Amino acid sequence: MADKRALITGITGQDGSYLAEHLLNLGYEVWGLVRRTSLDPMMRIDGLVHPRRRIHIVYGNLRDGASLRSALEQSQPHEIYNLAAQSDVGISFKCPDETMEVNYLGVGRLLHEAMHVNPQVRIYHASTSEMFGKTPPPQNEHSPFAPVSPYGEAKLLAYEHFVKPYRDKHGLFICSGILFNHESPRRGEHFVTRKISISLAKLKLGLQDDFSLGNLRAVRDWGFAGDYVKAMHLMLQHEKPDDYVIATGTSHSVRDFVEAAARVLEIDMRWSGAGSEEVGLDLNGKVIVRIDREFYRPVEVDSLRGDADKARRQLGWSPEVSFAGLVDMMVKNDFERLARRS
Ligand code: NAP
Ligand code: G4F
Repeated sequence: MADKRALITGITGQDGSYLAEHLLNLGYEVWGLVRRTSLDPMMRIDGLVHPRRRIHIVYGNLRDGASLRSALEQSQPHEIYNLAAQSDVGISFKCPDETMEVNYLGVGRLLHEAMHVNPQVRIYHASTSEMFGKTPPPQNEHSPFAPVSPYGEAKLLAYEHFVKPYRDKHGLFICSGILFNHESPRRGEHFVTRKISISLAKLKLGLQDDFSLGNLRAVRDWGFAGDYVKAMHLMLQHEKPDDYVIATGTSHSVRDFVEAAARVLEIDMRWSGAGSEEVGLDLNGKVIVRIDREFYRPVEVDSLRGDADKARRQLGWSPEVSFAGLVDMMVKNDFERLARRS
């Protein structure tokens, strides 16, 4: 019997899968909250997490308080990692109600039930660098929040209306991880990095002619998800609950990511034109990247670069995978996977 039990919401997502592996390696008994979908959740989890390792599954949904109460009573966790969210910023403009329901009100439901079942439980809450919005980089724990998307707004409301009051007024041990973008070969396929790694791998294999992107100028601080889940765990081992920025401190544009991914696959490319007429061309002048307004956001977060000095000093955390290492890992993984299938 393991000494520590953890409940992870969002265990079928990118971070949930890496975190489950990390906690299992540390000897935790891991429980995962999954919502009912048309696909068997065990199929989704087995694809991501070492299948021989046992994860206890409880059904539940952040939209349903009773299901959260029952999941908490069943799993009796010492630590809760709340990763479940509608996590797609672009989609949050199209589905603001769903985004608010899960990312804002869902957090209130979970904390209310957690407080009731065990006020001593330690909780990690997934905040986000998207909350900084238009605040110029570098962003740290003292930078003002200025979200510009329903996603960023919902996450900020959850932090201000639930995370902080439950910590400051009710004494709940809850940490807010302000994580900057983190990616991996398990990243959802609609996020820009994975979209680029899959599209260029297909192009190299002759499975696709070209692909379209939105704003090439957007700048992000991209790290590796496997490094970032270690910070989540470290936060809950600290003597007091707090807020932490988790980031690499380096940033690149979407254009840089395309160029770096193309280099991994030895695709020589150049850009031509401007604005929505800009295209990426291969050496023969064939168009391989187009711009499509469909992938622009109504309002954009222009530039994110985090300063994780506090996490380095207080938690001893620092990232291990560089930007080049991350691009290499993602592109090679997609290329090899698709090559096996074709
Ligand atoms: P992800 O891959 O999109 O995973 C989201 C997870 O939430 C999935 O397991 C999903 O389950 C679950 N979920 C969605 N709605 C739910 C609901 N109503 N009830 C229960 N579960 C629900 O996201 P991620 O990249 O792992 O991110 C994890 C968390 O960190 C999210 O809260 C995200 O907002 C935050 N974050 C991510 C980043 C990043 O760069 N990755 C940066 C900052 C913050 P299904 O499988 O059923 O869809
Ligand atoms: O990969 P993205 O969709 O990630 P975004 O919007 O930064 O959000 C991610 O990181 C947040 C942390 O800051 C998380 F909280 C959130 O859950 C999520 O994990 O887009 C990155 C950038 C944006 O500026 C977007 O406009 O890439 C730009 N972009 C350009 N073309 C595109 C595309 N984004 C997507 N998804 N698809 C495109 O074709």
